[in-house]
Amino acid sequence: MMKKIFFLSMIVLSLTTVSCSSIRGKLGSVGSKIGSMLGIGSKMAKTTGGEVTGVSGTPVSEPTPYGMVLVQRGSIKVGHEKSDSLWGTGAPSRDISVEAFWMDETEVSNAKYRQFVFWVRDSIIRERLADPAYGGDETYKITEDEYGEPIKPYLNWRKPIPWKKPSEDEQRAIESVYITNPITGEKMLDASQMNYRYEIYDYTQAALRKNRLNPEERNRNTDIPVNYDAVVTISKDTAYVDDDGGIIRETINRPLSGPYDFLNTYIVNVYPDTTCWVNDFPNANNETYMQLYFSHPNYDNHPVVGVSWEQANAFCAWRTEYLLAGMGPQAKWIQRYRLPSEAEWEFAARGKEGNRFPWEQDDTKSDAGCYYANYKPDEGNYTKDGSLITSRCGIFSANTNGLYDMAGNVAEWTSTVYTEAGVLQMSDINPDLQYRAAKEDPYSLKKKTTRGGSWKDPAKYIQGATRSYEYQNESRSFVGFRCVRSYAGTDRKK
Ligand SMILES: [Ca+2]
Ligand SMILES: [Ca+2]
Repeated sequence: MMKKIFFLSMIVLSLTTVSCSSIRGKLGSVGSKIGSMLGIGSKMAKTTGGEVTGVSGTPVSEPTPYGMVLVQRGSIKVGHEKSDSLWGTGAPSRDISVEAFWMDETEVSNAKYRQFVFWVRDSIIRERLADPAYGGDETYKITEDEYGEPIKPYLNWRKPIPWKKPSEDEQRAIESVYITNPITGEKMLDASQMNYRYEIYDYTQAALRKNRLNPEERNRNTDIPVNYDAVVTISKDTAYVDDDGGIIRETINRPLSGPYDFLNTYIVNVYPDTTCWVNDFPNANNETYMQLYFSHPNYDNHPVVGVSWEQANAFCAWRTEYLLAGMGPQAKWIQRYRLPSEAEWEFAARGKEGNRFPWEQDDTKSDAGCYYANYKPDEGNYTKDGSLITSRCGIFSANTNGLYDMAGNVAEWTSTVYTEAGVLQMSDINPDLQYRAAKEDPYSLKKKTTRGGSWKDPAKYIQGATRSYEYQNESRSFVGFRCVRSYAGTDRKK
């Protein structure tokens, strides 16, 4: 027995001398040596039985999502580490680590966001085509299974909308989502109808011990008697459309009664606020942007703007729904699209090198005078980098993670609540701070962090660690977003 202990300690000693990268291989062979020495092995387990050898699943490799890159997990010192007189940005910094995630290579473009708006439009039209008030063609909405049994109704996306030769009823259903501008006579999409409804199950709240249905599970301290009469109050978001077509959003506080208490429902009008161009810049003639930016094909590949944090979240939910609708059984491993947390965003922008900008140099242009990003050089010389407002997504070089426009172009929504201390006050593993603000909450509780600065900001504000915020229902001509998706795996090489 002494011999065995001596042998094992020798192994540990020898391990301390090998390099980190080879530990895994060494351990593997050491493990099997010990295994054979002690008579343990899969063969032995089979014949002797009784040994725990583990139940393995079949490895599933997640295909790269369209337009996304994998940001490998890693650590970064968040915040402005260097204090210097040029930037005046010295502030506390902190080491944090984040798990790997997929991230959109570029900001979400007008074209991609328009796909969302058109999907919402088409879902409304399909709903109406199936409605008896518009002829009631039941093939647009499936309400029973192949055996004639009633099922949860869903829209039939396989049947095309008869855009070209509609019947009279179909024509009315299609026309119902358009309005005619009373001044110009132009037929246009009725933006006020473009409402998207989605549900999000709050796994984190449901997992918290204090929220358990069984009072005995709420506290593990056996010194504290279980209070079977304790009422756990749950806050749940819900929404409905009133008789006038208005969206009513409510946060219900009620005693916990079941799993549905963690299901939050949202209805969001998804049409971008095109008037942001005028409202953001008093005493400027931005009427053309208001009329063309979201609709004109020339802006297709520019980042969408005028979308609130609430609309960006709705886009993420729709993108998930759209993806899962086209997937098979592997869908159960797919994590939902979401906004990046503030920490993920900074890690992705600055890379493992923790650069000040998404590029290596501390300057925003090369020695030859070529700019690295779209922002506001000097004091109001917007066009010096080639663009007056936004530029097409991805025209400057990507950072080492393969991500474009992580500085400038449009600032980007994150999932994280804006607080003064930000990431410094959160966990150091996958830090995030989320808050579902109720409608009646003070406006100051509705701040969400934005990152990266934009086409209207000077160089100081497009640094990777610079933080800013907007209110979650505010829509700006200089704020857009990109999505992320948690990576369903543990290690993957590029
Ligand atoms: Ca510019
Ligand atoms: Ca950006």
